[in-house]
Amino acid sequence: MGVMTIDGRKVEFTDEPNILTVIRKADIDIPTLCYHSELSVYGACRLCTVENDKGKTFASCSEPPRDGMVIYTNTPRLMKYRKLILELLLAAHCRDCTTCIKSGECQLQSLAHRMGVMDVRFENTKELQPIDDSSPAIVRDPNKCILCGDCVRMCDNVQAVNAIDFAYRGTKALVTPAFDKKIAETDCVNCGQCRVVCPTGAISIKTNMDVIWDLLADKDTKVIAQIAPAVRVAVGDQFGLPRGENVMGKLVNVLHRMGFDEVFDTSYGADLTVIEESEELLNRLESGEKLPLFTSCCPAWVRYCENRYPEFAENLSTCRSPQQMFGAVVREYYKDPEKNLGKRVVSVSIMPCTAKKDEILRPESSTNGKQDIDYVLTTTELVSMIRKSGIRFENLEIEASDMPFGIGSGAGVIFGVTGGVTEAVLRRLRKGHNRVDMDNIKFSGVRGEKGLKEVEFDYNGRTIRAAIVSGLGNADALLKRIKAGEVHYDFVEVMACYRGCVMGGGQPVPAGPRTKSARMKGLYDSDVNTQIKKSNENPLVQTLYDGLLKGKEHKLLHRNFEA
Ligand code: HC1
Ligand code: SF4
Repeated sequence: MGVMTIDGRKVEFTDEPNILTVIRKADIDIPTLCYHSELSVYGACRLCTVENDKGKTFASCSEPPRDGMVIYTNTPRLMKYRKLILELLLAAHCRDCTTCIKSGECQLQSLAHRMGVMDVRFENTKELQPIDDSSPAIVRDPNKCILCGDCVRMCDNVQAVNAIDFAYRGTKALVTPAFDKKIAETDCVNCGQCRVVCPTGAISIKTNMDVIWDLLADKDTKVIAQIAPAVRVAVGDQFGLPRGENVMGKLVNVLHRMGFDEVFDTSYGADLTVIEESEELLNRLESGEKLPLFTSCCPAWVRYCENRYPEFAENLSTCRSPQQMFGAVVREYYKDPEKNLGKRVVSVSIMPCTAKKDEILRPESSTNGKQDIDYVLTTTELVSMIRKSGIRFENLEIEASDMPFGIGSGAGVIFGVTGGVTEAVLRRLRKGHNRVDMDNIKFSGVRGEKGLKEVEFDYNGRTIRAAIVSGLGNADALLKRIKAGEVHYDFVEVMACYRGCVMGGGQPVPAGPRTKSARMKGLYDSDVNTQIKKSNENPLVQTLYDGLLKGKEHKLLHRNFEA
C-alpha cells in the first residue's frame, strides 16, 4: 500500500497496476483511447498523460504508482496537449460523424466534444481506403481507424486469432489483415470482440436492420423472433433501467409492437441442446471415442477449432446450437398451412453475438436446402431499432413470450454465461431437482468469471471430468495441454467470449466491469425465479419430443452436413 497526491489530494493505492487506475479510483475520469484493463498496455494515444511536481510529463497507463508521488492531471499544459492530440487524430480521420453508425457512442467524438475541439487546424492528407464488408459479422472502415491498436491486441492477446495487425509506416500506417487480404479471407472467427474495444466506427457490426424493417411492414410475411438468453440482461441499462436487469417481458412487448408476429425464447432451444448433448456425452463415455466432447453452441469457437485444431473437429458435439435447433424446429412447425396462414415465414434470431450471423450461413445450418434462420439481429442492432421506433422501452408493460416455444428452463437461461452449459448438463445428469441438489451443482466450481474452471462429478459411480473455458486464448492454452496429454477431460465447454455470451461481440459495449458482472448475475437471478430448473423437466420440450420431433430428432437437432 502507498499514498500519492493527485491534484492536491492524498489518494491511497494498494495493488493498482498503474497510475491511471489510481486516478480513476479518485473519481477523476482521465481520458484514454487505448487503455483497457483486460488488454496489455500499449501507451499509444498519450491522452492519459499527467505531469509530476518536477514538470515531467508521462503516460499514466504505463507507470506504476509509487509512494509519495505528486501528480497533476489537469494543468493548462496537459489540457492543451490533449486537445492537440485529438486534433491530430481528427485530422487523419474521416469526419462524417452525423452518418456514422457509431455516432453518439464514439469515444473520439465524445472526447473531442469534452475537450472543446471546435476546429481542426491540420489538413487530412490520408489516402482514402476501401471499406471491407466481406465478413458476415463485422465491417472494417480503415478511414475511421485511429491506430490505437485495441482491436489488434484483443484479436491477438485475448482471442489468439491474430487476424489483423499493423502494416506500413508513418502516414500510411494501417490496421489490416496480412497481405492486404479481406477479413473474410483470414482466420477471423467473427467473434466481434475487436468491435467491442474499437473506440470509433472503424469496426462495426454488419447490420440487417433495414431488411428487417421491410419484412415487418410486409403483410404477406410472418416474422418470427427468438431471443437468446444473454440479450435480456443487456438492454435495460440502454434505456435507463438498472444494469443486468432481466427485461425479457419488455422485449417481448416491444418486438410485438414493432411488428414481429411471434416472439419465442432461445432458452427453449437450449433445453433441447442440453438433452441431446447429455445423451451424446453418455454415448461417447460408453464407447470411449471422440473424448473429450467439446460443446458446439458457440460458432466462433467452432470455427476456431476447425481452423486451428482440425484434429479435434470430430470431438465437437454433433448437436446444433440452441439457435439452430430452434430454427429447424420453428421451420418444421410452420410448414403446416394452418400455422403459416399462407404467408412466407421469416425466422429472425436476436443474439448477443456477431458470429451467429456467420453460423446461419454454414451448410449444416440448413434443412432440406433451406436456411433455418434467415437473419440475425444483434442486441446492439435491436437497441437501435427500438430507439428508431420511438417506443419508450423503459415504460413498457411486460408480456409473456408466445406459445408453444415460449418457456425455457432455468438451465436454458444460464447458457448465456460461462459455465452455464456445463451446469445445465449436470442438472440433466444428476438426480434430484430441489434447492439443495441445485446448490450442490452451483457450488461445484461451474460458476465465476475465471477463464478456466475445472469440475469433477460422479455419474453412476464414474468420475466425469469437465473443463469450462471462455475466451479463445484460454481455449487455445487448454487445447495445447490436452494435445500434449498433460490434462484429460470428458467434457469441455468453450465460449469464445470471455465470461460467455453476456459479453458477446454484438452486445452494447459495457460501461465498466460492474456492468459485466451485473449481466452475469441477471441471468443467475432469472434462473432463481424459474420454477423449472432442469431442461428435461420442461413440459413444452417433452411435448415436442412426443409430437413434432418424433423420428426427426437427428435431422432437426444435429449438425447435418448432408442437408
Ligand atoms: Fe449464446 Fe447459445 S448461450 S451461444 O451465448 O448456446 O449468442 O445468450 O443464444 O445458440 O441459448 C449466444 C446467448 C445463445 C445459442 C443459447
Ligand atoms: Fe479477431 Fe474476432 Fe475481430 Fe475477427 S472478429 S478480427 S477474430 S477479434
